[in-house]
Amino acid sequence: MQTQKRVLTIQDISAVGRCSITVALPIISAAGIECSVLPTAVLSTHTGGFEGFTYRDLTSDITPIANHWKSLGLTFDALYTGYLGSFEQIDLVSGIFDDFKAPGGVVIIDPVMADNGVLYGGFSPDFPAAMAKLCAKADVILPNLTEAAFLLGEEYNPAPDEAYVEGLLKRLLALGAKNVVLTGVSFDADKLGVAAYNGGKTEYYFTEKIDGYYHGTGDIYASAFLAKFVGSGGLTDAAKFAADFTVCCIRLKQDIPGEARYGVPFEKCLELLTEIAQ
Ligand code: PXL
Repeated sequence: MQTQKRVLTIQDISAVGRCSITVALPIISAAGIECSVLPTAVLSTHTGGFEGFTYRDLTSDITPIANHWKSLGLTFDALYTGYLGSFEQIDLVSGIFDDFKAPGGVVIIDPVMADNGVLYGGFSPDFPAAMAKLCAKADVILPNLTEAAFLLGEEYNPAPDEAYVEGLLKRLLALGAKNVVLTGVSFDADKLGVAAYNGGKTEYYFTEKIDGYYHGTGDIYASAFLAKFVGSGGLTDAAKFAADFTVCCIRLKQDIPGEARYGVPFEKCLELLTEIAQ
């Protein structure tokens, strides 16, 4: 029996709407990995599809929490960030990477900020450049195609071909991360997939494309990726595992109008993660 891995995820708690910490914690835990959380904000719901949500910024709690952890001598085998709400949070998180990454530990950044060609509401146009700087510290970044374009300050390409994706991966790696897993790649109307790149060969993995937009699936993908990557897999294995896990969750969705904003029933697929647990 090997020593249990300890992960820290840094992102918001959206109380309703299955995303960020409310999916990361159960998914990582189901894989037998200890998951600590650093909540950056508490919202009544996420910001994608609900009106009038509340937002409690917890930025001023981050340093006192980190100072307490320092006094305990804590370090983490992986640090995983998702939605970060401000430039100040990006700066603080950068320091947390330096202070809490265990020897041999990894930093995984999902640069959550955009989808379908547009930046999420609330982010200023210069936010992606700050996120790009943070990405230089990552072992793996997990952008979707829109986030990739924003990170690079490029125009979003809604119809990418393989040559475009190959170029994009190289430019993303040049930001300084060691590996890139690009999500939302499609060269074929009924297939959707990911491209994993470590500076050598690009590995593609495609699954069936299920029509529609389902909130929180990016966070589900990133959490399952992290669980497999830290638990037992290499980059490509983790990229594939997370794609299959996400498809399992989307397949079980119910087609109720207006419900997509409540996310997908990942709870029913948690069993798949037990193969990682040792
Ligand atoms: O799922 C990404 C996400 C996380 N957290 C908050 C969000 C979003 C996407 O809209 O609004 C608060």
